[in-house]
Formats: sequence, C-alpha cells, structure tokens
Amino acid sequence: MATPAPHDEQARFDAVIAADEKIEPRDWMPEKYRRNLVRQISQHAHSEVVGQLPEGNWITRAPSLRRKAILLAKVQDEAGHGLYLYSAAETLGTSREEMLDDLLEGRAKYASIFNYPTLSWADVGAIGWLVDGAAIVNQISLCRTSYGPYARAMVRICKEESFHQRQGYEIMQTLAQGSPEQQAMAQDALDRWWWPTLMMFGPHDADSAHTQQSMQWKIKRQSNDELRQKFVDQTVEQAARIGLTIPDPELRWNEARGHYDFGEIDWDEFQRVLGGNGPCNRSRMRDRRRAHEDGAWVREAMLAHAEKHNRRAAGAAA
Ligand code: BYC
Repeated sequence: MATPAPHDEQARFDAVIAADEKIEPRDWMPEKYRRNLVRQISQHAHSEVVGQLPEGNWITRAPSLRRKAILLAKVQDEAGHGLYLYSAAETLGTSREEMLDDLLEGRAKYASIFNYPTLSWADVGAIGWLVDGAAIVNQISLCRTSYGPYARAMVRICKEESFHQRQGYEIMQTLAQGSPEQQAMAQDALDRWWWPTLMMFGPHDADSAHTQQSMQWKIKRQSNDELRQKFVDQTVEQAARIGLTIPDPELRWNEARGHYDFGEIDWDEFQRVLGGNGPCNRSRMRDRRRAHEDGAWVREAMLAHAEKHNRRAAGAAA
C-alpha cells in the first residue's frame, strides 16, 4: 500500500482528535505533539519517582506497624506509577536511558512539590491528603488525554491514588482528633503544604507556555486554573470536616461564581523552586543520583540475564 501523503496524515490526525478518539503509538502524529507528550509524560514519571523520597524518609519512623505497612505499599506504588509512565513515554520513541539522563543531569523538571521537606509524621498525612488529592484532580482529567498509552496509564494510576489520598486524610483525621500536640502538628503540616500544593497545577493559564496548544491537541483536557479551582473547592470542605483551618485569609465562598475565591500564590517562590533553589532541590537530586548508581548492578544483571536467555533461544532455534 502506498504511504499516504503528509496532508492526508495530518487530516487523519485532526479527525481523530476532533472525534475524541485516541492517537496510538504507530499512528502518524505531528512532531511537536510527540515532543510535547514526551516532555509532559517524562516529567510526570520523574515526579512519581522523586516523589518517593519525602515519604520514604518516614518509613523507618512510622508510628505503628500498620502505618509502616501502608506507607511502604504507597511508596512502592509510586515506583510502579513511574514505570507505567516511562513505558508510555517510550512508545513515543524516546528511550528510558535518555529520559533518566535528562533528569539526572538537571535538564528535565519534576513536580516542584517534592522539593519541600517532611518535618513531622503529619507531613506524610498532608502529602497523601493534599498532594495525592491534587494529583487525582489532575489525573482524572488526564484519563481523557488524546494519547492512548498515557490515558490508559492514568486510569490505573487514579485507582491507586484514591487509596493514597484516603490514607493521608485518615492520618490527618486521626491527628486532628488527638491530643492538643497532635492537633497542632496536623495544622502545622497543612500550613506548610497548602500553598506548595496549589503550585502543583502550574502557572496561571495566562502565563502557561504549553496550555493553549496542549488543550487544542486534547493532551490536556482542563487548564491549570480550572483544575486548581476544582481542588480548592473540594478540599475546603474536607478541612472543615476535621476541624483544620486552611492558611488563607482570602478564602471565601463566592455565591456568584459558585466557587471559593482564594489568595494569590507566591509565584516568586514557585520560580525559585523550579530554578533549583527550593528547600530540598539539591538533596533530592543527590539522593536520586545515588539510588540510580546503587541500582547499576541490578540493571547489569538484568541485561546479562536477557542476553543469556537470547543466546539459549538462538541455540535452540539453530
Ligand atoms: N512543578 O506551560 P505549563 C504524584 C513547568 S506525582 C514543576 O503550564 P504544562 C505523587 C512545566 O513543566 C504527580 N514544573 O506546563 C508522587 C513547564 O516547563 P517546561 C505529578 C512545573 O505541562 C509521589 C513550565 O513550568 N503530576 O502525584 O502545560 C508521592 C510551564 O508550565 C510545574 C504530573 O506531573 C510544577 N508544579 O502544565 C505522592 C501531572 N508546573 O517543561 C504524589 C502531569 C509547571 O516547558 N503534568 N511546570 O520546561 C501536567 O498535568 C502538566 O505538565 C502540568 C503543567 C499541569 C504540571
């Protein structure tokens, strides 16, 4: 069969997007669509993997065996999410080695939120409740993204994230109903994690470099500000239910809009963190590089095993 001319390919791509169907790995796609997806999916994968570090910090100090088992499982889930996402990005023709090099050499971003420290046990609750809560709002929307492998990875990840969110909320609820010291610890964690969580949704739509094009291609289905608003609206009520106060004096219900109004994010802080100067940027990258180096023997052993397997299979076929 003759290869269709490029304008036919473009027309088919446009028709698939317009019909809300999925683009699959073997389909023709504009080069900029492919590159934008690799950028977003690989950043998402890096976030899952680096995101293990702040919570991993508390595995040895979880307050009970039950809490430790749950936290271990959650941190392990994050590694799995990274794997699904790296695999989805690999279907676009970029190797995992290239993506990892970009992260380890500081060329690729990961979510700004993971550059903040986990100072108390309540921070583990706050991450589950707020950070996973924000991630779900974003990822439910991404379940309808136009690239098939990314959309399918999101469906599975969202199922696990909802468990993560509930375990975090349950930690906060327990602390908020506990002693005055425990209540203060829960409130302090909310005070420190609230604003960085709102930054997870990215810059305002007007300042977002990629939103307009990504929405046209249906890579993103809702904008940064729309998703941030959705998160605020659902979380205000959750905080009230456990007696915690969101640290924003401007937060109030706006009857006319049907949404909560909220204060302005400190965008200078956001830019500092993105520029590598957040509280933990350097230690996160140092720990990630060390983990990568420590894992070299596993990668070598897997390669050696695959080669042995291939040699045996070739011998059997000869
Ligand atoms: N942090 O044009 P924009 C988790 C960058 S992990 C860092 O709006 P876009 C979890 C952005 O990349 C879940 N960088 O970009 C794991 C771009 O830079 P480049 C993580 C940010 O892509 C463990 C520039 O700023 N979720 O749940 O249209 C334990 C301009 O931004 C951030 C995802 O990754 C940020 N917060 O929209 C617990 C979701 N915001 O690439 C939990 C997938 C913006 O041009 N990603 N930047 O150099 C997305 O949905 C979108 O990429 C974003 C940004 C909404 C994040």
